[in-house]
Amino acid sequence: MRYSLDDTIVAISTPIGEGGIGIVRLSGSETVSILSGIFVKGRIPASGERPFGMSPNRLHYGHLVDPDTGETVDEVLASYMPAPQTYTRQDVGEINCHGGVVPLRHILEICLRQGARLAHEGEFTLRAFLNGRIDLAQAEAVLDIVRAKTETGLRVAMGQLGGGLSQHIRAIREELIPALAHLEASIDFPEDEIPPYEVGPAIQKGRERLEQLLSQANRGMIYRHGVRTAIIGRPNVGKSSLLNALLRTSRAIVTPIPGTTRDTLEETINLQGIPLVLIDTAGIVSSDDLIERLSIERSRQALEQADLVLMVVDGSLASTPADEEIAALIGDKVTLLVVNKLDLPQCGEIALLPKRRRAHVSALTGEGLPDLEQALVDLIFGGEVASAGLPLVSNARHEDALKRALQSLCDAQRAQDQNMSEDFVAIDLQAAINALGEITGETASEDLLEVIFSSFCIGK
Ligand SMILES: Nc1nc2c(ncn2[C@@H]2O[C@H](COP(=O)(O)OP(=O)(O)OP(=O)(O)O)[C@@H](O)[C@H]2O)c(=O)[nH]1
Ligand SMILES: [Mg+2]
Repeated sequence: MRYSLDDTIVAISTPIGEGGIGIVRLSGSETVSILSGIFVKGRIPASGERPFGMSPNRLHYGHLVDPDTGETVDEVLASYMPAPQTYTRQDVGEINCHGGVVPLRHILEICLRQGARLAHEGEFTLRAFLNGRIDLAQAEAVLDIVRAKTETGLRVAMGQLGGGLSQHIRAIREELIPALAHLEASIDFPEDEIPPYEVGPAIQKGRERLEQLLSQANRGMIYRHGVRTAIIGRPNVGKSSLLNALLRTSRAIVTPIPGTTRDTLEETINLQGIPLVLIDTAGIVSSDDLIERLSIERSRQALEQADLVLMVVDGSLASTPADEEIAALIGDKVTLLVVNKLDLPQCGEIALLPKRRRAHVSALTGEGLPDLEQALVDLIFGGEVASAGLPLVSNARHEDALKRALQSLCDAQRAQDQNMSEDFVAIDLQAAINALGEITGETASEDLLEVIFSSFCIGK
């Protein structure tokens, strides 16, 4: 590991910018000695004065002093939390200062001068993991909490931090381990009288439980990452009006002139807990105008990258070949056909995208919007029902490991069914156990830890 647990690390743990307060956090064995060299309780100290006397787990009022110059840097609240009942299981210190860039940087720099090292990304949480306070899935949940986009996303992440997913994975793993142990014993000591043990049921049960967990992965991933939704259609059908209606604010420019929207525009809404990233696009038409051509190219890109498409048509006008062309561009993407301008006399049946779901709305009056929103939720979950009590898998890394574990169990089952040597079954079982261990961190490599923690911010 390129990070040593022995260093005392320090970082600014609050975002950089102007804020009410800012926090500098320390973790490691030198925490007390660093704090005692720079924090003076109570009133502004006389020069050279350094009484400490900080009782643990209390917030103390005082001043932060630069020990090299004797200068009082800021008025602060400081705390010292002794190991092991801390975030990192090491001694932790926190200095709450005024939340400006200058005092924060100055205090950080003083701590560095006193022997602390600047923390790497996620290093506090990494220490919590390496010291066994949380497992890897729980550590990842910390990042998900910081980044949660909706309350539902937060609830999923909190469940994971609480160990909901980890317990589930461990339970599956712990049922496979004795099966493997028996297999290995009978392979290694064929002459000995090993009591007969059927590994089949353990494998079968593990398979079922993994399948159950995986059936919830799509839902978990949606709550965590959201759904990119492109609003596509020809000019003037009301795409920007629809964006505004869904956002319930006048975000995009709307005019009666076709070709109003030139650049794509992204906004996120919370749709029943799903972070829905709406992308308004320029109307698609064939054009010789350079700006229009560039705009339309962006619309096509937005369409390509979208998970879901809202194809908007004007219900008061007959559909045109341009609509047909757009429908063809959409291809087999999950699409809701939005027949807009319901407040105007409707032109009749629309033959576009015959097999897709459709919603009739007026972006102008708001009529039909609740039905459209419900249709979107239905499309996103594709008829899947949430099963209560099961933790939601919301991380692609976890999903991948679960899939590999499942594949290995299927292989083990096949090897058994075909009466292959027990060695084959054992190898597959071991692979399944290892894959599950990657999720909670029992079998995670250093490279994997590096990848995971480098996506954290410094100070977390
Ligand atoms: N009556 C009625 N008019 C609407 C409705 N939705 C949009 N409009 C009008 O249609 C015109 C075009 O609306 P926009 O939202 O700018 O359409 P757009 O699809 O974004 O157009 P481009 O950006 O040019 O591609 C505006 O005059 C809107 O007021 C609706 O539901 N009913
Ligand atoms: Mg527009």
